[in-house]
Amino acid sequence: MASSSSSSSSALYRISNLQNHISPLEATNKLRSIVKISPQVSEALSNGRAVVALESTIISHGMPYPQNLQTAKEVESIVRENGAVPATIAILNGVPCIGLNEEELERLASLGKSVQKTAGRDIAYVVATRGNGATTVSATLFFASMVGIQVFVTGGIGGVHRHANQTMDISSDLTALGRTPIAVISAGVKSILDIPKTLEYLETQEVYVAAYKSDEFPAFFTEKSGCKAPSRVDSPEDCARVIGKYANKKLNRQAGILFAVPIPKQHSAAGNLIESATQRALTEAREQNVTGNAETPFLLARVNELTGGTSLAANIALVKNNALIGSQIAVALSQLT
Ligand code: PSU
Ligand code: MN
Repeated sequence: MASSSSSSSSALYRISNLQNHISPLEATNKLRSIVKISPQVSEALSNGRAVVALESTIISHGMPYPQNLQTAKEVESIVRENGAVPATIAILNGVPCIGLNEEELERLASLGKSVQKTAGRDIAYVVATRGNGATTVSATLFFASMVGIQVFVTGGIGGVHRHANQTMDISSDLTALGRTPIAVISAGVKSILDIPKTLEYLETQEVYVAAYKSDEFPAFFTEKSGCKAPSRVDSPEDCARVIGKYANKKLNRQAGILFAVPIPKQHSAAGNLIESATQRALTEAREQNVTGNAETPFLLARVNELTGGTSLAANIALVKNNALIGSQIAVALSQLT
């Protein structure tokens, strides 16, 4: 279970002081019995250093092995090189882990899609059955908030699906963001989703949405979606100030933040090719009756096949870019007085 080193124990005291209104000892024991926090993450949290949460469904279901492992490792390195501590979150043998070591990361990546895709609703089941679970954005938000992490980097979040008016398929990422005061850095949302409806839903959920150095909300593989971003930020410091205000006890906003970072220019060229592949994959999903939580992984894999790997390369590039900017935001936040 949780590390028993003294630095980890003081981290838990600090976290519990910040997060809960029960006694530190009670909170410490409660957290210890539920999650395992890596020594590095624990130490960083206890010293107020920058920490960046990372989800794990992108590793198990978002990319094939071994590119998934390679990317996960590189993303963690980028976070470290930029002065923050990475906290990849996953459930291993029923234990929610906040911060994975190399062996754990390899296990998760090589298990791939045999790991349960774990959204918020699935957490209790995976823990109860001592299963292995890769956390989506919604489940990752839950655990990150439990230990007081304020910045979370991913590739793309889930959203309102294109045929949601018939299926009601709306990712729980959006409702989780609506109630969790964490800043998520993503490249916007994919055009496998209905982007205008996703933005409307985020507004309903009171999520602050800003595009990074852009007026337009990005569409993952392309810098533009045709939708104006509700707000704009131009630096890590801009982002940190907004997060700081959210965390401010007087305002005490309990909703999340989405910073949408456009894909780097040199990788957006393939956008049109990927868009036509997306259209075809969507048609196939409907023909083959792929629905529910199987739809996103199906579409991601199919688009990658149809583009001969071009979409995977772009995906990797944008995740790394998000990790860079997310780390800068986390560092700027830790420096706010
Ligand atoms: N979009 C991507 N890549 C991903 C996902 C979404 O471009 O890997 C994953 C994320 O983990 C996200 C989840 O939280 O899919 C959303 O799944 P669903 O649509 O079933 O809620
Ligand atoms: Mn869904």
